[in-house]
Amino acid sequence: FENLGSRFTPLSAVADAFEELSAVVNAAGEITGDLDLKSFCDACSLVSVLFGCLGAAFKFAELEYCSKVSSLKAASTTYITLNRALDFDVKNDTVRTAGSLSRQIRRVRQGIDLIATLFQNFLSSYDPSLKEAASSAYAKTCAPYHTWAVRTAVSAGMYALPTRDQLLLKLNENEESANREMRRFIKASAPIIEYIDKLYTSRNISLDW
Ligand code: 1PZ
Repeated sequence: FENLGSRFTPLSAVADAFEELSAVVNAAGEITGDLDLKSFCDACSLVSVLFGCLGAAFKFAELEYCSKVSSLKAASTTYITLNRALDFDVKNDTVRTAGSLSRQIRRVRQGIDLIATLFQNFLSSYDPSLKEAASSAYAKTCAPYHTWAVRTAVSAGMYALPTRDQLLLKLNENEESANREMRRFIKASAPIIEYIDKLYTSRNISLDW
């Protein structure tokens, strides 16, 4: 449990990847960059290491999330950037259509927001159970857009979450190192979330779905 200055852990890899992405969208100090779909998907796939810590109850969440990321990644050779993916769906009137690129990007963005919010909750309390932190993050970021059946399955799964200490152990972090890496992720993901939201709002697409 020695806290060396530069260690390689799953959480530090996720934080690094999101810092790189946020540097792209923050180009010139403003949220203006043109993010490519492949870099976005590569960073988002790293997040899947966290699923390994959640246990079997969230296997369906992992399958859901990973299938969307890999389908977006497959589309990245054709569409190149998030902007172009959105343009395609706007032109075809498929922005909200099940399985469309714009819908998958929106869902992956909600997943990233869920993690950032969970980390915020984790850092703001030392509750040995993760149930409150995870439930409130889910309620805020994803539940409003999920069906009743999914919300019910998620709330049942909350009883099977690891404890705070088990999570730290599985991530190979301690309180101090997790604090540092989670903060980096929270800070880096905010402009990415903002950037993705602007892709929709700048095209007069609402965010209530
Ligand atoms: C210790 C960490 C605890 C975190 C616990 C949070 C678990 C949340 C589980 C969410 C399950 C979602 C299952 C299926 C959802 C689908 O209905 C939707 C809509 O899909 P569509 O109809 O558009 O095709 N899919 C999504 O919203 C995709 C994203 C899923 C959420 C990813 C969670 C990522 C975070 C986990 C963190 C470790």
